[in-house]
Amino acid sequence: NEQAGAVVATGLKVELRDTIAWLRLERPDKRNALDLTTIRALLQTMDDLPESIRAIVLSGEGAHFCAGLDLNEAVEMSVGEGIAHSRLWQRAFDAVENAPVPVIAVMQGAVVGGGLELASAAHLRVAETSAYYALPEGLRGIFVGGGGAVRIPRLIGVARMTDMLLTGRVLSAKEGQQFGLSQYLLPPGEGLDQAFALAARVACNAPLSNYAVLQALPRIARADDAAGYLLESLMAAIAQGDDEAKLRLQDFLSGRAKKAGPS
Ligand code: 1HE
Repeated sequence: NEQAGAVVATGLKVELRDTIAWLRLERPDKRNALDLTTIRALLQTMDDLPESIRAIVLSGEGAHFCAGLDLNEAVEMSVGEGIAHSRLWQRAFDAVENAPVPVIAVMQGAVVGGGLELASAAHLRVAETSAYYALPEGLRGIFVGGGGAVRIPRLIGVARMTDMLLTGRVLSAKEGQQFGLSQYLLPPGEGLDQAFALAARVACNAPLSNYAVLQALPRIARADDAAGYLLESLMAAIAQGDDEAKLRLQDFLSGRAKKAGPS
C-alpha cells in the first residue's frame, strides 16, 4: 500500500495508493461540513481520477464523517442560488455514484444531512459503532438537496426518511445497520482498515464485472421487469465474453480459483 501521490485540495485530501484512491474530507474543526470549495473539489477529483484506479475509499478526518451542508453558506443564499447550489451538489454526488469503480465510505460520528446524502452515493458503507444518522433539514427549515430524496428512500424506505426529516430522529449505528444505511459495522477505529481491505478485494475483480454491478445493476433494479431481464442478459453476455472472464472461468475449472464458500 505504498502511497503513490498526494494532492490536497481545500476541504478534500486525495491520496493515490497503488490502485486505490483515498478521498478524505479535511475540515475536522467544522465537523467536515461541506462548503462549496469542498463540493467542487470532490467533483473535480472524480472527473480527474487516473485510469489506474480500481477502487475509492471515502472518509472524513476526525471524530465525525460529515455534518452536512456548511450552514454559513445556506444563510446567504437566494432561491435561485439555492437551486444552482443543489444542482451542483447533485452533480458531485452523481459523480460518486456513477464512478467507474466502487466507492467505499467509512462513517463515524455524525453522518448527518448532506453527509448522509454523500454516504448514500457510495456503493459500500462501513460504519463504526460511533456513527449516528440524522436529517436535521426539517428542523433547520430546509430540505435535502444532494440527491438524498432519491437515494436515501432506496436504502431505508420513504417512511423512515419521512420520520427522520419530520422529527429530526437520530438513528444509532446499530439502527443504521438494521435499516440498511451500512453494510458493515465495526468497533471504533477499525472502519478505515476494513474499507481498505474491501477496496483491495474489489480492486481485484474483473473491471467489467465491477462495471456491470455499478452501472447495470442499479438501472436494472429501477427498470420494469421485461427491460430489466433484457439488460441483465446483455450485460451478462458482455461480461462473459470478455477475455478476463474466460481466464477466471478457466482458473476455477482447473482448480486454481478461490471457492465461493466461507473463508
Ligand atoms: C458547522 C456545521 C455545519 C458543525 N455548518 N458549521 N447540518 C446540521 O444541521 C448539523 C449541524 N451540526 C451539528 O449538529 C453538530 O455540529 C454535530 C452534531 C455535527 C457535531 O457536534 P459537536 O458538538 O461535535 O461539534 P460543534 O461544537 O457543534 O461544532 C464544531 C464546529 O463546527 C462549530 O464551529 P466553531 O467555529 O464554533 O468551532 C460549528 O459551528 C461547526 N459546524 N456543523 C457549519 N453543518 C444541499 S442540502 C444539504 C442539507 C443539509 O446538509 S442540512 C444539515 C446541516
